[in-house]
Amino acid sequence: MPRLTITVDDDFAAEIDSFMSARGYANRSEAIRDLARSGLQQAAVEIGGPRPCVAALIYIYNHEMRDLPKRLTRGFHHRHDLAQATLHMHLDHDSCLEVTLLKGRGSEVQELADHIIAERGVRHGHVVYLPADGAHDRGRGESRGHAHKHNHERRAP
Ligand code: NI
Repeated sequence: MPRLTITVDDDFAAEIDSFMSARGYANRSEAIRDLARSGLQQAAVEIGGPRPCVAALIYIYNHEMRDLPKRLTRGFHHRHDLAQATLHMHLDHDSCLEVTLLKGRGSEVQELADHIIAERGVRHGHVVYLPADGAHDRGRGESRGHAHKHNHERRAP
């Protein structure tokens, strides 16, 4: 296994250590490997423009804020080809938490996600991208849409 040496400042090292203890990592290499892997996976999808992807967009907003619920709904209806479903949770008196699942070309999904996150009054916007190509490559039953295997494989490091 190749050995990489990286230099970080004290604050960043402390942040990594607290991440490690929160997640129960035994050593830094393992923690940094997992963080880098997930960063690379995100970057691969985001950069992969025309490649199909699915994404989970999560965000919090104040439902009392003028026009905001309407603007969000309008944004998703405008791209109803990408926005597949939304889960809504009444987080507290004023705040709603939503998770919207998106599916489509990486570039278009990213554009919509960025647009929603940038809406005034949307807080803690975060999006997780997963590649969607190859899901139908293997297995039998090409004629049936859902006859594929669900592989939870990891990319080789
Ligand atoms: Ni609500």
